[in-house]
Amino acid sequence: MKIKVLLAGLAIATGAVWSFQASAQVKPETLVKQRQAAMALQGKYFGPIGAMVQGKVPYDAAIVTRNAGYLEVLAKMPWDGFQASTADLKETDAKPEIYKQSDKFRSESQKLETETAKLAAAARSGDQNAVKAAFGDVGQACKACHDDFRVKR
Ligand code: ASC
Repeated sequence: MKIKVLLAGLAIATGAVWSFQASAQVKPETLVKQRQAAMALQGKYFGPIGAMVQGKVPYDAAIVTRNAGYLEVLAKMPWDGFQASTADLKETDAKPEIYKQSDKFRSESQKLETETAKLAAAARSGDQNAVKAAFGDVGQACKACHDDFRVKR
C-alpha cells in the first residue's frame, strides 16, 4: 500500500518536472500565441452567455452549459504560458509586473478558475438566476486581472 502511494507520488512529481521542462523549451513567442489563443476562446464562449443573461438573445440552456463547461477548462490553460522568458516581448499586452508580483497574479488567475467552475455548476443546475450571478463573478475575475496586469490600449 505504502509503496504504491510512494510510486504514484514519484510518477506525479516526474510528470510535473517533465511538463515544466517541456514548456521551458517552447519559444517565448509561441507561449504568447498559445496563451492568447486560450484567452480568445474564453471570449468566444463567454460572450454568448452574457448576451443570454442580459436578455439580448433567447436563453438556451444547452449552449450555456456547453460554453460554461468549456470555460471551466479554458480558464486553466493560459497560466503556464506566462513565463519570465516572455516578459520583454512586444507582441503581448501582459505587463511585466506579472513576473514581479507572481503571488498576486497566481491568486487572480486562480480566482478565474474558481469562478468559471461555479458558472459551470450553475449552468448544470439549470438555475438561470444562479447563472446570471456567476456570469457577473466571472466577469469581475476577468476585469480584476486585466486591470492589474494587462496593458491598457
Ligand atoms: C469579455 C472580455 C473581457 C471580459 C471583461 C469582463 O468578454 O473580452 O476581457 O469579458 O470585459 O469584465
